[in-house]
Amino acid sequence: MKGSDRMSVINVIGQGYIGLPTALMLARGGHKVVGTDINRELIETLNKGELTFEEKGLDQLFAEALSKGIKFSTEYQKTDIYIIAVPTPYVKESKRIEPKYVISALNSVLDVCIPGSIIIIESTISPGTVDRYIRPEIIKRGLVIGKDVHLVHAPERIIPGNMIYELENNCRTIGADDTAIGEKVKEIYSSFCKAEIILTDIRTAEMTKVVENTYRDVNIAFANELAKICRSDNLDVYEIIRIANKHPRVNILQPGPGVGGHCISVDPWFLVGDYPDLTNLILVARKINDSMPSYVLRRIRDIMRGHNIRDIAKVGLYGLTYKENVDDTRESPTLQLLEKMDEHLAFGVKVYDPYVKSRIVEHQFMNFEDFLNEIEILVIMVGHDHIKKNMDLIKGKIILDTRNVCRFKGVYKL
Ligand code: SAJ
Repeated sequence: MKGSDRMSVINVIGQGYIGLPTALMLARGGHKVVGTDINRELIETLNKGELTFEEKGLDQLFAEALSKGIKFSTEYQKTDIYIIAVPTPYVKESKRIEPKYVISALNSVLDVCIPGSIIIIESTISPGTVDRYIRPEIIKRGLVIGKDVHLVHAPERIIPGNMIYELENNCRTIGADDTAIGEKVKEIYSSFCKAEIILTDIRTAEMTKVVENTYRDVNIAFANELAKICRSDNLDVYEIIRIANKHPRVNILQPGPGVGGHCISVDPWFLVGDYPDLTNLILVARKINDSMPSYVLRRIRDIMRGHNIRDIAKVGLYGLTYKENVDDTRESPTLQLLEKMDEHLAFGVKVYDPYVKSRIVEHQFMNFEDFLNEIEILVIMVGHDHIKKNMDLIKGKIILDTRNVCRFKGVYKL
């Protein structure tokens, strides 16, 4: 099936960080696309021609997709190809996946889809989710998988901040029960993806996705542990990593104030939750990364003591997003740090982030200079380009730079 030959609509369910760019790429690639989301406000915004989050190149891609006829609706479409890209959080207590959004999207698809439909799940799911939760929902309705509906898992791999480039250039995995269906889906994705597309089975695709993010989490934990070791011995961790990385087989990541975002800080828990007796390293890595906001808090306390500053309200946290140059604050280290501060009754710390345009925490400033005027200690939690361009403005402050972006002397590091 060439997307443009047989113009059945592709209905992309969930118009968030993954669903929207994917829908736009498919529309640009010549497919008829409808993006569906249960959030009416979000759909109205998209229908007004406005985007719901910032991402490099997204404006232009949106304009192109609109000109090619992409539509947005709260209604699930009656068609035969669905891509489900809804959130898959984890249950904090059990560390297991919360599949309710995927299940609900699946059921809404099953209500309207035509016989022989292909249902592609893009959302990250813990290994075994399709067998445990997805197949039973279909079977319950008396439908036959492989005849009435076909199941595919095509986990996304793109990185916020460089999504559009990566949609085109990252190798992808497609897990399908049936190779012919896998080939059809491969053809759909190759309308915008120029890289290799690997066909495999669903369980392998599920595990591979979670393994990729867990690998990164473990490697960041190694860098964070090194930062703690080096601090205890007054060594420069960044210089040590820089030199070590000159070795042809060493590639250490960067330490930071913690690991945020909706993927790397969540997916390893799926493995810990599902394989409690077999996960040691992965669990310890998670704990190390989760300990970083408290570690930063201790550094702040030490610096306050060293400068005889008693009032936490003199401290300002720069950056609320989970990483640089994105507007996504999910699981962000700064939010984790603020939670820790609340636990220690350390109220009044100031906050600023140029990417966060609405007030989401207390004492959040909307203007950088007003924020700087109120504080003595600046804690750089996120290395946005904005701060790199405004180094002159922060020079007089006592600075704790958790992202290694300041190049001048006298700056405290992790
Ligand atoms: N971080 C560090 N040190 C580093 C790299 C990252 O502290 O050296 C921190 C970041 O500041 C951030 C967190 O880790 O708080 C995660 O950021 P990230 O840039 O590593 O990754 P994400 O969460 O934006 O996207 C990841 C990517 N996965 C991998 O690189 C294996 C992306 O390809 C996935 O598509 C995405 O998760 C996802 O949706 O699963």
